Amino acid sequence: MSTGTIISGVLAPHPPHLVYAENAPQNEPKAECGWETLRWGYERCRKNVLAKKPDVFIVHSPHWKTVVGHHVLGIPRCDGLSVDPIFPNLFRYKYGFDVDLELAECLYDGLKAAGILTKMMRNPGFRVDYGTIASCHLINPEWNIPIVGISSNASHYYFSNEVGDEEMIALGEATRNAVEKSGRRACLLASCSLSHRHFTVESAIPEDMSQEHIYHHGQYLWDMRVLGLMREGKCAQLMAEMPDFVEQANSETKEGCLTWLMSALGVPDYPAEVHGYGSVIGTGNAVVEWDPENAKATA
Ligand code: 2X7
Ligand code: FE2
Repeated sequence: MSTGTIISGVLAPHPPHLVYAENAPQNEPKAECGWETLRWGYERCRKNVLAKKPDVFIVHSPHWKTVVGHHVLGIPRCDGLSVDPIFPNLFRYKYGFDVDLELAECLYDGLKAAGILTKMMRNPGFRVDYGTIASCHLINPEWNIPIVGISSNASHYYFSNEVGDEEMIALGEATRNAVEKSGRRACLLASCSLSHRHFTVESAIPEDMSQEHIYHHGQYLWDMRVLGLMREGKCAQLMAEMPDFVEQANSETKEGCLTWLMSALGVPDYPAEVHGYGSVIGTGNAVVEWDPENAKATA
């Protein structure tokens, strides 16, 4: 089998508002509009990613929370209804997709061999979380490419942000090894927001953009700092600052998604493309793409 590669990595935030505003046919609630800078950013990113013909999307989601070990979706097909527990008025989504079970098993075996606590999720009635669904929908609304899903086992962050990140670095390395072994062309999705302070009251019309803005300036400054480092190709510096970002901006990266992605990509030292930035109920979100093949070709 030829050596597999990670053909792209995407920071792919999952606010259900974006799927709602897209008026996805699978989603029951319907919107007038909303959050265009992010949705149009996804459109641009999607074009690039799909043009590279990935065999699989590997997604790490903060809303599939596991306390004991990392869990990997381990059933060949997932069908069901995903409802956001906080925003059931915006997200009631009928999903159906295939899992790349061979790659999932390969990842599971690799994690075990590396001494990382892991479990295959083999419950056929398992309900897939909205983080996985929203990111995967927004990057490929056709759902015609299989998925590998990884839970967020953030228990190591209870000890400290630094220890949590160490675990996610190991998870990222194991993911890269599994992709290489599998022969797949994989696109990785880190399903998370950046700064994560949010309003506690929803406006009467959720898509009323006159009510939407970042929670406060300090959160915005942190988001701009992080995006600046990504655009400059300074991801080692970003990793060094991640614990402070988590602490001071209450970042959703605390669930490990972004550290996992950085590690799997080998800590990029080439510029990322920021396709869009915007707030959703006050949280900071960006669609960001790393293209390792293009970086190599232009080096
Ligand atoms: O899960 C989320 C999120 N991370 C950010 C904003 C709004 C809703 O849900
Ligand atoms: Fe979230």
